[in-house]
Amino acid sequence: MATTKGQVIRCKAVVAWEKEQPLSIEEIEVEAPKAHEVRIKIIATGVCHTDISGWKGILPYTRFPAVLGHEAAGIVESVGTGVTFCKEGDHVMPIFLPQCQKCQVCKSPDKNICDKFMVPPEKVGFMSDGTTRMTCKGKKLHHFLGTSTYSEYTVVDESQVVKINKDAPLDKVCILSCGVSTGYGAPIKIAKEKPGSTCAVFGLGTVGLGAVMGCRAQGAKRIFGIDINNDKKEIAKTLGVTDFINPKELGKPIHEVLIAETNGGCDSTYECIGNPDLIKSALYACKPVGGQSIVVGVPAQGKTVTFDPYNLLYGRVWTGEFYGGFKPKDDLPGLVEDYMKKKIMLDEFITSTMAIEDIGKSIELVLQGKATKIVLYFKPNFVI
Ligand code: CXF
Ligand code: ZN
Repeated sequence: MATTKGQVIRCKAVVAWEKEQPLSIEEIEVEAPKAHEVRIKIIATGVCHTDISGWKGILPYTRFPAVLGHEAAGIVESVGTGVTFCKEGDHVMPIFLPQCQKCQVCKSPDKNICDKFMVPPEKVGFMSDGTTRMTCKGKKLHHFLGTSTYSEYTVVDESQVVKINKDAPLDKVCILSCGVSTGYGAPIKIAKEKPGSTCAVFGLGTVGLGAVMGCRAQGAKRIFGIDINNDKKEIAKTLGVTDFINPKELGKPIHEVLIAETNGGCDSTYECIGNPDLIKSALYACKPVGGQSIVVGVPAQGKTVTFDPYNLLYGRVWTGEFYGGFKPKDDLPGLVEDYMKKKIMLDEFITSTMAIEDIGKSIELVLQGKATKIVLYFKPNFVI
C-alpha cells in the first residue's frame, strides 16, 4: 500500500458538532503528526461513560466541535520527529492519562496524575502547541482527552501512547485503556486491599466490575456488589461478587444495610458511579476506625458532597483516583500480559461489538443500562 506518512489522511470519524446534538459520521482530514506525536490507526474503541458525559458537556474536558472517544487500541501509522519508543506498525494504546516521565509525579513511584494531565481550561481540546490535527468541512475539530479515538486515524502526544504486545487482541485489550483498569487498580494500587477483607462496590458498570475483579485479586473474602439493575447479578458473581444487593429492594439506606451485615462497616468501599449521594453512602459504609472509601466514579462538574466531618475523625480514609492509580506506560503493558495469561478477564465485560456507525445506538444502550461494555470497530471483524 502507498505510504501515507507525512500526508493528510482523509478518513471516517464520529463528529460531535455541538453538545448533546446527534453525533454524525463524517469524512475528516487528519494531519501528519508533529514532533513528539504519533498518528494511530484505530482498530477498536470502547464506549465509556466519560465519552457520553463529554458529549453532554457536563465534564470540564470538551470543546466543540470534537471527536470523542478515549478507550482504544490500534497500530502506529507514522511518528513525528523525536519519537523513539515506537515506530510504524507497532501496536499501541492511546490513553487519556499522560505519563511524560519527566515531571515530579512521573518520577515518584506511587503517584500517577502526570503534570501534563492538568490542562488549564483555555487549552482543553488542543494539542500541546495550541492547535488541532483534525478538520471537517473547513472547520477545526477539537481533540477529546488528547485521544479522540472515534476516528479511523488520530494524532496523540507521545506521552499518551503505550506500546503493547503485538499478539494481544486489540478488540479486547482496548478496554484496558480506561474503564476496566480504572476499577481494577482501585483495590490494588489505592486501597491495597488485604487478603480476607470485606469490600463493597457501588455501581456494577465496567469500572465497578473492574473494582470487583481487583478486590478478588487481592484476596478479599466478602465482596458486596451494589446495583439497581438485577441483570448485573450474573456477571457480578462471575467476576467475584459474593453478595449482590439491589438498593431498590431495601427498606433502608444501603450504608445501614452494609454496616449491619458487616458488624460495623466494610474495610473498603468503592463508589464507581460518580453520584454524590452514593459517594457519601460509601464513606459511611466503611468502618469508622481505619476503613477506607475510594471515589472512582466521576461526578458531573460542579456537584458537591456534604457530610458530617465526625465521619472522618476516628480515622476513615477518603480518597479517589483516575486510571486505577496505574502509570500508563509502566503498568498497562503488564495488564495486557495479565489478560493474555488469563490472570484478568476482559471478554466477560464486552456485551457487544458494533460498527462505528452505531455509535448513537451504543450510547442509548449504555444509558439504558442494557450494556456493560460496547466495543466499536471501523472494519468488520476488527480487520487490521
Ligand atoms: C475519565 C475521568 C475524567 C477525566 C478523564 C478520564 N475517566 C474515565 O473515563
Ligand atoms: Zn473512560
